[in-house]
Amino acid sequence: MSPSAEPLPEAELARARELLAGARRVVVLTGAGFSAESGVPTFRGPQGLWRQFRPEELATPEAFARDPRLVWEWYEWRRGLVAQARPNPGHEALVRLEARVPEFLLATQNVDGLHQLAGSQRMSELHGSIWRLRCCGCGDERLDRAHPLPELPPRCGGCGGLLRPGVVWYGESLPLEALQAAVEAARACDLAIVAGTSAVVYPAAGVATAALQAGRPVLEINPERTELSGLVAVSLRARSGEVLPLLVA
Ligand code: BJW
Ligand code: ZN
Repeated sequence: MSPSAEPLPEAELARARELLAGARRVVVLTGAGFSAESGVPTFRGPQGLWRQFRPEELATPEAFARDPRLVWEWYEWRRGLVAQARPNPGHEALVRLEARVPEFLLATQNVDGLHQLAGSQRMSELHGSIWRLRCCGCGDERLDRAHPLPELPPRCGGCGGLLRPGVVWYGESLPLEALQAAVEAARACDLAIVAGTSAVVYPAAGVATAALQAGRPVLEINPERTELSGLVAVSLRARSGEVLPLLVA
């Protein structure tokens, strides 16, 4: 989890409330920090996964081709962490927001499935899901929440091929339709909320820049400054699980 945030900034909070009050078309982009308060580790920052592990050894197709077992051991460990995690008040606030906004889209970079578990519906997983397994042989895909998996690396029941985690690794394409829908929604929204992401990984971060380029108001929620902070309408230096319930009350 991130270090304790400062006392909530009242002026920014008031501006954020104003933006939300009038918004009928809302797009939300979330990242790993959104699940930090559920106990799921982020990637960057002092406690991040990338401080402990090298992405090129674990989160690329080349790494998987080289050593599928090693990659799977890492995903097994993360599946175990996520299996114990519950949605936090931030996830719940987005469900309430979705219920009251006519046009709503939640695009998440998170693979943990916590938004769905909370009840979000109009959403897309830009980086896939840690619960999805995809066959490298026949392309078959299935959801499997088993933990631990009976064998590592797991194999396809149909063709016997190697199964891989259904996530998007570095150098891989994102699901095109989901990405396009998010970028288009961002261009046409009254408010884009960007929460819990360092916004450095593209093209997902392009959802935020699309809103900015179209002149749409962007509300950032992050206890730390990011490259977006100086560009957005309101940057709330706060934890999403603390501040979103106040905004959507
Ligand atoms: C809180 C909080 C609280 C804390 N409340 N906030 C140059 C070199 C190499 C590659 C590239 C390059 N330039 C561009 C690229 C491409 C690359 C990229 O963007 N790299 C950059 C990092 C440089 N992108 C890709 O490769 C993408 N694909 C692509 O471009 O395809 C086109 C293509 C196709 C074919 C050939 C070539 C190109 C794919 C990117 C896939 C990213 N995958 C990962 C792993 C997913 C699977 C898994 O989980 O195992 O996705 S990497 C990792 O980063 C994960 C995340 O979704 C993603 C984003 O991170 P996120 O969510 O922002 O987390 P953090 O940790 O960075 O930030 C957390 C934030 O939360 C912090 O700011 C905290 O302060 C904050 N926080 N607590 C609110 N309580
Ligand atoms: Zn198969």
